[in-house]
Amino acid sequence: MDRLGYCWAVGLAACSPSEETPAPTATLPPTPLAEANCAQAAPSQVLDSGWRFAVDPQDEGRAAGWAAPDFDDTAWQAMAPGTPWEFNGVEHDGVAWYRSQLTLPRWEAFYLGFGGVDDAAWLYVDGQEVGAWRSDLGLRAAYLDLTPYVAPGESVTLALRIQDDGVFGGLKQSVRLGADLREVMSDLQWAMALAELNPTWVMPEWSRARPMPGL
Ligand SMILES: [Ca+2]
Repeated sequence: MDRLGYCWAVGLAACSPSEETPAPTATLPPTPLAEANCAQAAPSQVLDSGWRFAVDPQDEGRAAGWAAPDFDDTAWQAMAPGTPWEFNGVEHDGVAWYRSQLTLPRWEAFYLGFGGVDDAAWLYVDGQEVGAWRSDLGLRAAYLDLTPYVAPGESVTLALRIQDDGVFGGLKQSVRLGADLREVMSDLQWAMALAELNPTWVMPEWSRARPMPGL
């Protein structure tokens, strides 16, 4: 994982982000914060295999238990996140679902990142709704601290109900699991997430995009 974006975002001259980037000839002594920020990347996984997909034109999936771990999705079609569902042969506007089984590694923390969702998404873990994202994310990432809802080594069912308001829809970027929030989004999305998480920091105006009210 490239550390350049992170080191730029936190403004630490002591960071040496990669072998391709020459280290500065003179640096300030590293502080404990700098050491923490430039530490080796936390473990992460790309969760793009094993997903099943179905459209839900009547929006009946919630009432019918499509998020439940014992729901039988074997008739659903296989579909990997990463491109809109239209790129996988599905012409559909409205509600659709993705489901997958996830076995948690033995990490101390778990963050889930969806990159971009189009246009809105609701995440269920073993049938419990744990997060929602609306259509005004823009370039910002949809992400969640999954740690309160899962345990190391546990197997859980992830279900995503997606609302597409038109044009393309679905999970348009890879789904990532990481032991640190930094590992589940791109450098650009991380800079935007930092701006959200640190409202007193001086950041570019574009990184201040806010969700619409009523989430
Ligand atoms: Ca759309």
